[in-house]
Amino acid sequence: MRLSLERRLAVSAALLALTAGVVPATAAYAAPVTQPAAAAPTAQSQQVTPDMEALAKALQSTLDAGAPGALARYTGPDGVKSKTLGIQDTAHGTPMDVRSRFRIGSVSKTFSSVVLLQLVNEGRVDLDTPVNQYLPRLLPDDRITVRHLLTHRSGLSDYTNAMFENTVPGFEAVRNKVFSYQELVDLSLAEPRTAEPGVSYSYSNTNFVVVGMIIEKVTGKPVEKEYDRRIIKPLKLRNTSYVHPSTVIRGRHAHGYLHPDEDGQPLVDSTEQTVSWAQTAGAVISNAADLSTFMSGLVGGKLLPARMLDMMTTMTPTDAAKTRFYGLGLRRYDLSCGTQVFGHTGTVQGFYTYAFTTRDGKRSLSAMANTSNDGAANTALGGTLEAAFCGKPAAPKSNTAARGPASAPTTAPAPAPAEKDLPERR
Ligand code: REX
Repeated sequence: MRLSLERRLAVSAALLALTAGVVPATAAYAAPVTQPAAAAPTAQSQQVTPDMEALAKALQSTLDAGAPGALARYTGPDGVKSKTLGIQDTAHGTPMDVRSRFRIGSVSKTFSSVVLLQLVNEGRVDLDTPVNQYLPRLLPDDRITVRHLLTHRSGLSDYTNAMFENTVPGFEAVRNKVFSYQELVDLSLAEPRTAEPGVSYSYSNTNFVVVGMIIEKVTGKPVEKEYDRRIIKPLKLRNTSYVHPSTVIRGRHAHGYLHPDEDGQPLVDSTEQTVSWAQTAGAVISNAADLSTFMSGLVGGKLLPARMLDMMTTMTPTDAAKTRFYGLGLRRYDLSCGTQVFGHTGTVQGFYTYAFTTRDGKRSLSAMANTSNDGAANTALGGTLEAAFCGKPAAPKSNTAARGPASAPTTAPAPAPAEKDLPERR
């Protein structure tokens, strides 16, 4: 098997990022370094408009790296701006459509986190209570709390690492499988834990599978009912659904194309699958407009009260450069222009997703490429964030407003930072 240089670089960068995240067990119980929630955006960040040329370039680089198609949809005070490139269905040659539905992967974690934090707000779950109090004897360690799950600090290993070691065979083995939550947790528990509870950040799908179990246990309802009642209906997200274990994406949708590990092999149409291997860690379907409505509605306070949002946006760094952070089921990226954006990334076979918004919820970006197992395409797609949020100075509204030294930055945005904290070996 021959990996391309790009792919190998992405793999080693990801391994470095992964190992960097694991702190030795001797540091047990060290309090996580917390960063205060972001301050209100500066006047400067509000004056910026997206650089649609840079955004188109980022999408083109995503295609150059092997994605059949890509889209980005920005919404802000100056309206909605979107760009699509390439193909959403290679069998029919259908061009990418910005309205299309797709699998959002781990952006689903933010949905699960919102439901859980609503339960916390209702006094039905406590963040610092051991998971085993809600799910007796589920975990082998009574010290693992609900907060450890939401912050990826439980030390529970990510069962998907072994599952997808060989990309296409790994995928085909689970494509139509229906797992119980318990089976997924058992896969994780069969592996050594990555650290003592609370010690270090280590991204693991297992955490959000257990979050799903807590939601179902406490509410007595299937999780899709709770997503529906608490998020999808109130925000009128008409293109968002959780259909596990149905394999179909209904309505207008992009097809997903999984990159095989071996160069020269054809892409695998991975659109239809149960996503049972991810469930509450990654099985939601949505589209670009709904993801923006969700993220900006969330940080804009439509789903959680300020106290819960403050908790959700209290972050710890996940990379050595301290430009990437994780809160409670929510990421923060600090962009080169100083703007902070909140949201999540997602990877599910055939789809890469970015869904981010500014802290005031006024500007948001959703971007998707219909491929995966292609680290270079994922990194290129991440470039849409810099293009959209750092952008270029807004055209002056009046002659007087344009004068003076305090206008928005005049330099071109720096290239998008590498996706250091994304496990791009996948
Ligand atoms: C599974 C492997 C990726 C994909 C995964 N996805 O764990 C979760 C997620 C749900 O979205 N996480 C990402 C497969 C990292 C996030 O938070 O952004 N990889 C692929 C392989 C590797 O098969 N051999 O790339 O399609």
